[in-house]
Amino acid sequence: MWVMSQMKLKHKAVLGLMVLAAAVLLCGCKMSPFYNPVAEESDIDDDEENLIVVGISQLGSESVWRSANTLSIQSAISKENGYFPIYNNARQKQEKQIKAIRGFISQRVDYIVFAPLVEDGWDTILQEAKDADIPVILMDRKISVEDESLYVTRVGTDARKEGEKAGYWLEEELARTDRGTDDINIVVLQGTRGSSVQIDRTAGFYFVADKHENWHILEQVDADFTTSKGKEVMEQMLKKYQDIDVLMSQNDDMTFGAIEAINDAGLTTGINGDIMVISTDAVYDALLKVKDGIINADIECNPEQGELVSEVIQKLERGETVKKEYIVDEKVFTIDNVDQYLDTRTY
Ligand code: GZL
Repeated sequence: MWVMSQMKLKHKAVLGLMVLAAAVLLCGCKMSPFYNPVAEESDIDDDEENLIVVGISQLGSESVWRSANTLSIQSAISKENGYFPIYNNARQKQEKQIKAIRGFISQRVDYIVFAPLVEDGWDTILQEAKDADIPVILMDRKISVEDESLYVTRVGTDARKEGEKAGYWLEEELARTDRGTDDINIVVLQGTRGSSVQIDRTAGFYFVADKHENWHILEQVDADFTTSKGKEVMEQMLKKYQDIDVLMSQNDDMTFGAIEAINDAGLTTGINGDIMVISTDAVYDALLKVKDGIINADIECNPEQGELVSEVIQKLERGETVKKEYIVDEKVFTIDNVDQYLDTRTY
């Protein structure tokens, strides 16, 4: 349980250290070109004394989804909302995330929020955060740790259910078009290998695919959630396999690249196309392709998790207990329902 008195005491220590650092730097040392004066006490408004200091480690900026997720957390964890955010973008490197978190610990932040690039490799750094009495909140993806008490909660999505939704949509669509017993050749574009999202979306889709012996997953290939990699890998798949019926892509950015490759090969996608496309994320530009019949179905993955993270922090500030996981709501978009949502989409 995290209580207010510890927060304020530690908080003053943090601000005091910042002031001390400023005093040391200002005592006669020549102005270094890298001199970055920390706020002096006089610069810290009285109301900043009460801000909740939050270290935020974002895994990267690899996709449209990620940009929306970053916007969401930065909008929620802001000075206007009573926070002092310290933000770091790890650019898809776990070691940079670990370094950033270690920096947050040395700065004695009040909370650490991080979106883990991959599932494994966090035990040591999160033990350091626990030893420093700093609560850790996961955003977006999951981690695999020996001791689940190393983080307070996760605010994110159910990637396994997203994978299953993709499988069940394909099952229904093939039955609806009298192809339920046809041989169906499938290529799967996977996101960052070792991320909980790649592991769980793959497991969810396979959970359904394994029920259909006439579904043949020709290959599942890593395309790292990016458009360029999605195009490159799909070009390879088109050269390798002549009769791909379905593309299952674990995010829209890879889908955009894959569709380019398919079209460059003289083939079409979507409704009445040569290759059916099931995508994931449901970002606005992908939903436009759903509306145009270029993508058959898009499984939503909601990046707007910042407000929920802030609500959890406020609960902890009030000494309330919080759940171990908060899952955001998600839909499946097809040409049958996309029109009613397009005008209200925010990412
Ligand atoms: C999903 C998130 C994934 C998105 C991708 O929870 O981690 O990472 O599906 C993003 O677009 O790159």
